[in-house]
Amino acid sequence: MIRGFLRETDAIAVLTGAGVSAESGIPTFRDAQTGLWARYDPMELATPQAFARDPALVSRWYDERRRKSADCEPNPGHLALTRLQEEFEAAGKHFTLITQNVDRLHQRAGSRGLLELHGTFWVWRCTSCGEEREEWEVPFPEHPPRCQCGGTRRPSVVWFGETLPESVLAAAWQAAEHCGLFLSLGTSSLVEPAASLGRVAAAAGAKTVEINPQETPLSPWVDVSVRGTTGKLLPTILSARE
Ligand code: BJW
Ligand code: ZN
Repeated sequence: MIRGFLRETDAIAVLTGAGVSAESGIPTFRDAQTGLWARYDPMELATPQAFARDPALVSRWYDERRRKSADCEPNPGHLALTRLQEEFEAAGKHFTLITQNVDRLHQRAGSRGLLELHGTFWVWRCTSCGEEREEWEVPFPEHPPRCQCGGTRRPSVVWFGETLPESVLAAAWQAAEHCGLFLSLGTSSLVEPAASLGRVAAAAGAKTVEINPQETPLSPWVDVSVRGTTGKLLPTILSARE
């Protein structure tokens, strides 16, 4: 059925979450933290309050995640999405990749023009002068890293209670409202406003598909909910079409 949806649509919107990077070896956001981080709750660390209270701790948490992600490679799920984008665009069709992931593995897999709803931990911003730049050094020599102006730098990610980049969210909303097919991949569909995109697409009449080993709050809303991993299923679904 998914192959039929893919053939019939000329506009596809894809929303990805941490599950898509799981098969690259990057733990999902809500996965139990290991080692030194086991006693911290990611839902609390990913807040402006945690950074205000203990910027060094939060900086070290992100640095550790940057280090892990630098050691990982895009998996067959990322690569299948890159191929799907190339195929759609070559045929003059619309393809929008919306990600909640901050690891940039989609870009490393060759995806282009994607919408990063929650920013990325490869860009850091000065909390004093606002200067923003890519930071590829891993690990940082000091925590938190400092700006030339003397200010403290923070990761350019969206924490709980912060607003998403307005133009990125507007573009994602527009893609969900106007697509013929919406794919929700590897996300728990718990975090708003990203979690609403699938329902927006369904309400606007799009076909909707979810791939996740677990049921999510989106599952009852979609046309097809497949229990499995994106690294295994995406290449299979896409190659079986050819
Ligand atoms: C696999 C797999 C495999 C495993 N293959 N799958 C409306 C109602 C209630 C609350 C709110 C609301 N609107 C806003 C809020 C508050 C809040 C919110 O949503 N809270 C909920 C928790 C209830 N939202 C916000 O604060 C947002 N801001 C906002 O809305 O501003 C306006 C506003 C503010 C305040 C009040 C009202 C309005 C900002 C949200 C920012 C989220 N940021 C984070 C951190 C980014 C930096 C970092 O990574 O550290 O983004 S939180 C975290 O969750 C991260 C993720 O991108 C995001 C989504 O998680 P994701 O990707 O779904 O990962 P997991 O771990 O949850 O799930 C992984 C899934 O993969 C699982 O389902 C597995 O089964 C699956 N899986 N292996 C496929 N191999
Ligand atoms: Zn500065």
